[in-house]
Amino acid sequence: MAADNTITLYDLQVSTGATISPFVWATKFAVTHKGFDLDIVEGGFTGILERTGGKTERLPAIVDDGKWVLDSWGIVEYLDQTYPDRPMLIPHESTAALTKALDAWFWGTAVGPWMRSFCADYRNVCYEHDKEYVTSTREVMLGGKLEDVQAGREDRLAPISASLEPLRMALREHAFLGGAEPNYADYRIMGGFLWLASVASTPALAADDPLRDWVERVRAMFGGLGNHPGLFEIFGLEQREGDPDPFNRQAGQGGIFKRNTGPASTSAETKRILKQD
Ligand SMILES: N[C@@H](CCC(=O)N[C@@H](CS)C(=O)NCC(=O)O)C(=O)O
Repeated sequence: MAADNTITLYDLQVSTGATISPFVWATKFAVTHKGFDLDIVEGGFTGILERTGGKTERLPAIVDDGKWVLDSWGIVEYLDQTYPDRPMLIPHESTAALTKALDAWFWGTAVGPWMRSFCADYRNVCYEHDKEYVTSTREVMLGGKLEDVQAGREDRLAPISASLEPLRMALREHAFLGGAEPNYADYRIMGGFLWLASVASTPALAADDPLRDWVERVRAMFGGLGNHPGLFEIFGLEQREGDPDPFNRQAGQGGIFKRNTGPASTSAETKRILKQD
């Protein structure tokens, strides 16, 4: 049992003091969701292995009463297995499967493309002593000079935002991805938004984006865990002439979002597709 109800978490931060890693963000929410206080070990990218006494090169890592647990997903499994009497992060195996699918989609659709749009910002906001390491490693990961990869992002931000429609559709009908209460799915996806907020020097989402309500509600949880003063504003993307809409203004049409309550609910569509108008 965590001594003093506190779990130690090794953080990964930038020069503003904000956490950068989406994995660490999700883990901060996960530990807090279980009702524990966080004891944060601060630090940036270089020296993780030394800081953790040789335990890991990647963060997050937690220490619970002397027990080291690595990996964001491993930490969630550990927390639910060790503390089943506290609020569950993954209340059912289906949450694990759906969260993994959602996370993979979100990384491909948004986090990856945002990384390519903010990679020089990402390096610039790091601690001075991390910049060389972050530049050289991220240039290998992204296959080019960070400024070159980031160039032209103005043309990419609205389409990236538009591709988040599945999240908007789900959150139009549910308070959280977890339903009436948040669970690890919310924290996992929120990790990506908070990573964006830790690096992005310009907004990536429209001020009136329907996702804003959910983002702000989750950020405000646990005494404003997601509202670190070092974070940048992610809402406020200006729509330039010729830009696509950053989100669909015609709420939820078709598929499972259009409830069939009998012919009265479908007859207009039937007439239209049978060209009987
Ligand atoms: N599978 C790991 C991935 C963790 C990971 O890749 N963390 C990155 C930060 S986002 C890291 O520690 N990077 C250190 C480095 O780049 O040297 C997890 O879920 O915890």
